[in-house]
Amino acid sequence: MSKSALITGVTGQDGAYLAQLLLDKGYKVYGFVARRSSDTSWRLRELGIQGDIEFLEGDLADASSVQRAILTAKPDEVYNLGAQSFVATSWNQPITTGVVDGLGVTHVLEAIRQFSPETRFYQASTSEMFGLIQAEMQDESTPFYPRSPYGVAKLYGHWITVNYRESFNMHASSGILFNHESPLRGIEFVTRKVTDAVARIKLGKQKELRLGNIDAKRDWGFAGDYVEAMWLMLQQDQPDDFVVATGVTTSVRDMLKIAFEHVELNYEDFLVIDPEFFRPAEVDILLGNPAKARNKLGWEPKTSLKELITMMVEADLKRVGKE
Ligand code: NAP
Ligand code: F7E
Repeated sequence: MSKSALITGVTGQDGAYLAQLLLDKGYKVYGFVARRSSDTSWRLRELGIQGDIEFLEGDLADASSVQRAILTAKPDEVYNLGAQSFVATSWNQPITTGVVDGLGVTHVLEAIRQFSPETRFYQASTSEMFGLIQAEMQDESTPFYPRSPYGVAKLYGHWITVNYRESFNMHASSGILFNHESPLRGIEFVTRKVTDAVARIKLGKQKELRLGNIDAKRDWGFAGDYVEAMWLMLQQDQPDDFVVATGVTTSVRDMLKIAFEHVELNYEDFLVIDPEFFRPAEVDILLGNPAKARNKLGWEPKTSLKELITMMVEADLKRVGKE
């Protein structure tokens, strides 16, 4: 019998890649989607999988819709990827971020506990929980110190997942994923903002690129590699928490260089530093230690930052070229 999975956030970057991975493995995939005034399924269409997913309407802020989805699907696995995921927006919408990214997790856990207790659960936790880092390299035992309403809300989501695992013996796992990017990344995140701008500048459609703090450093990986780690976590006999990262940190400045050099341009000729893109509190540097994921899940990142940025620039050159 083939397995079934419900993905919240299926229209997002990770949701799209995870849906593709699970469909390839023969899963029946349910997508929990919030009603929007315009179509948000461009990623699923780009991957050619929109018609293969059964959509269930609901919102993570609406517990009744979450319950209905769990009762309808009774899935073997739930991947809770839905979130207000843009850190900068979390200062403008701290309450929505708290309700969706924090309490929304409890809505899902509670629906599983009541209506489908055998369902395995994955929570999309984040390196943003480390924030003001308390160790040079962050792993599962590093203390948390979030620096944004997003990080704070996600920390609640993380601990409620641990708590339901310990309180109710649920198969609930949390993936502490460091930044991961792809051609399907939202345009507001810095890597995609850069690769889109590189394509536009190269094709004569944009003159400058406005950024904030380019000294920030991130541990960037490829989203396609990271969704495999999510799936592996739910195939283990025991639920647990895992850091998923590359173990390499790079500044925004160096990432910019890689992107512009790919089209033989110098980023310094186009960059404008704009105070609008600085944050009220910054996460200066993140660097993850994925040793536990390597040892227990057999997971390895397969894509270097240069390969990732090249893939993204090439995809954006194609998109912008077609406009
Ligand atoms: P994303 O592209 O922003 O996707 C977020 C998804 O959540 C979208 O499908 C969005 O739907 C959905 N969503 C937003 N609000 C919702 C609500 N109230 N109810 C139901 N669904 C809602 O994010 P991503 O990069 O794929 O990340 C996936 C998850 O991993 C998120 O929880 C994120 O916080 C977490 N995470 C991401 C990273 C990373 O580097 N990408 C790292 C660590 C953790 P619409 O399309 O309709 O808006
Ligand atoms: O910023 C700096 C910015 O928005 C990265 C989310 O997926 O990963 C992501 O959060 C860095 C920050 O990602 C601009 O200040 C400079 O230091 O691409 P980002 P993020 O905030 O790290 C974590 C793990 C998540 O969980 C989140 O959901 O780049 N930066 N100038 C800029 N960032 C943006 N967006 N735009 C700029 O113009």
